[in-house]
Amino acid sequence: MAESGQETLANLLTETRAFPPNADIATQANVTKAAYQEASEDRVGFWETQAKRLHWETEWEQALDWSNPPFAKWFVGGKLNVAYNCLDRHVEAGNGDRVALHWEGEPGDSRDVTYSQLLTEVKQAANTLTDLGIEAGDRVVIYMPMIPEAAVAMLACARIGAIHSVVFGGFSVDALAGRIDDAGAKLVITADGGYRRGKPSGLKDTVDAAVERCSSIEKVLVVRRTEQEVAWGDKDLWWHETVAQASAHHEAEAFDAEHPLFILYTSGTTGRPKGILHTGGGYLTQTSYTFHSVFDHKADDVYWCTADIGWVTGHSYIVYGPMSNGATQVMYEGTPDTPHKGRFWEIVQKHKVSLLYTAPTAIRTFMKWGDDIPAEYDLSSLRILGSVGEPINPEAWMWYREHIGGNRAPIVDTWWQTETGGIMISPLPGVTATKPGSAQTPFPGIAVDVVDESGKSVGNGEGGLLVVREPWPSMLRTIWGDDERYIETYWSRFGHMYFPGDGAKRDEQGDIWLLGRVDDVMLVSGHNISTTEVESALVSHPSVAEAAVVGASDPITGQGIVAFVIVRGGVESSEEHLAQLRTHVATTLGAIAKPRQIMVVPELPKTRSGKIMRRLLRDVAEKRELGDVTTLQDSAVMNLIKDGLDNKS
Ligand code: 6R9
Repeated sequence: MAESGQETLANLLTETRAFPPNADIATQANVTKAAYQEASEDRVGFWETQAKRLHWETEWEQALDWSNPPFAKWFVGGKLNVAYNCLDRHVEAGNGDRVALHWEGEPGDSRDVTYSQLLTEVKQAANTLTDLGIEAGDRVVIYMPMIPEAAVAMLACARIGAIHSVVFGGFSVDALAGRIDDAGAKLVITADGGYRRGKPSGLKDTVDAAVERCSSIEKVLVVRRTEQEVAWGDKDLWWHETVAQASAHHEAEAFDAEHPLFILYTSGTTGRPKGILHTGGGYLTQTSYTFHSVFDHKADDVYWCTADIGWVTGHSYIVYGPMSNGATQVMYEGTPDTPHKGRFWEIVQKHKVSLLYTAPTAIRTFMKWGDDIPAEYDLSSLRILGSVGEPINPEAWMWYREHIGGNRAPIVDTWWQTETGGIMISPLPGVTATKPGSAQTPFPGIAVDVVDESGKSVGNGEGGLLVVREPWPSMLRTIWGDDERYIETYWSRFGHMYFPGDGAKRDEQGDIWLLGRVDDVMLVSGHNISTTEVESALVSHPSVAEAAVVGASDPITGQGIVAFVIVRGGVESSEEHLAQLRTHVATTLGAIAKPRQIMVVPELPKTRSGKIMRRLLRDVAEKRELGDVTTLQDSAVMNLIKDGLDNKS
């Protein structure tokens, strides 16, 4: 990031398209413009109103205790059970037969699970965990494929007050062991394996290797999914021999609003992973209410979030947000191209999905595969489309709107983080005139701002750093076991404001545009330039499907812009084509943003949640040894890129 005193982000990209809210949605929207007014008059009171959408065993005495910043307490003195709010109360209200999960396995098997069935299984799992000696406050690591039991395991922990820590079912032995150790977990819940790309892939073997190193683990509970061979030791128990046999009677006990709910590790670019800690009351309030309003969720909607449960999006917008609203949703085990590239659209058609939540990386992949694939399916059930995980390039946004949303369904581009727990910036589908590529508006009751290096708000048309000025209900409470690191990482830059690490700008109407991580910002001839804007300019060229841009050290300009692009199907690149792309960026954004070099690559390095790892591309551009590659989704990608470049030069 630029040192203080340097100018803030240049504001290069201009976008003038806007789409007013669709009248069908606007007239019946769960949340209207009044929410902004209400929240601005009494921010904390507004969140109290939303907290009342939940069932509390004991009401809180104080809505917010901010007497010891940056350690917030919300709904002090209140008691609730998170799992009760996600399951029992829907069954008690007579909605037990409603489908909670339309589950689709990758090989083509499928299963519907109703709210009553889910509740029964969660009660049985809760009894099993208690039998295994798990008590409130104990840590349980969950390392599972995308099967209903993953949600059951999380909710069973929540029900008995145990703290779950879900680890992506694709992380290595090292990553898993490191997280088990840091959390001091007593139990791992896993499966024999899961299906990925058409074949079973083992999970239990990775757990075995990790548990060998982790002395805190007492038991390993194993769901049978693929029926592949697994080694069996004296710590191992089968789910179907324990949970399935356990009593289905279980009374949920209420826990303090600030009782920990989960730890989720963010990989981070440097250092040890950070164990982000969330607590029950505030987290459930915000995830529940944001789901209700951003997705305008109604009882007859069918919702599908394509994230993995091991990512925060899976926590907040597969399990806690939707289930606390009694939503019916699709859960899919596998990859979008198995057994064919129309799999997602086939699922949308089959279940008449009305609310879809996915990531820019997926959208850009679908663009690359071609418009003809979604065109073969009936997508007319789709009512609202969500995006999360990275800034969405305006062209990808337009493609999503046209080819998936039939130019009818509004797009909600939702900005948030593992640390924020729930959505913080997003259009509201019945209120906001949406703009391609912008997350636009702080959610009601969320005090987001864009500031300069000194912490002063920037004006319209200016760029700077994103901050949150006031505590919010689903904010992280600390980094597990490391309060100092919590303060240092998020609160030391400005002292009294939360700094998420993202750059942003305000456009002429005051709408917010996210410009990527500040660590990725490029400094070219004294100007801070956002990678996002240059990438979006490249993607706006009809030959480009995806782009990643980095600043590589340059003797003259400080940093020079180096771009890696994936071309759309059928495009042949040439020297002339690359020259055209460089000119296209210069005409779209200005000469300052013209890339020094553009390279065509077959793939881009991404994390498992689909974010581009520009750090590794910077290593390539500066011809260095590659840094840590353990969080890469596919480790062969970097070899593909390097080999391709070596052959050319
Ligand atoms: C939910 C999630 C957080 C980082 C965040 C930002 C990026 C997420 C975004 C977005 C622009 C959006 N990010 N959503 N950037 N527009 N709509 O992704 O959490 O994995 O912790 O990542 O992702 O850079 O700081 P997490």
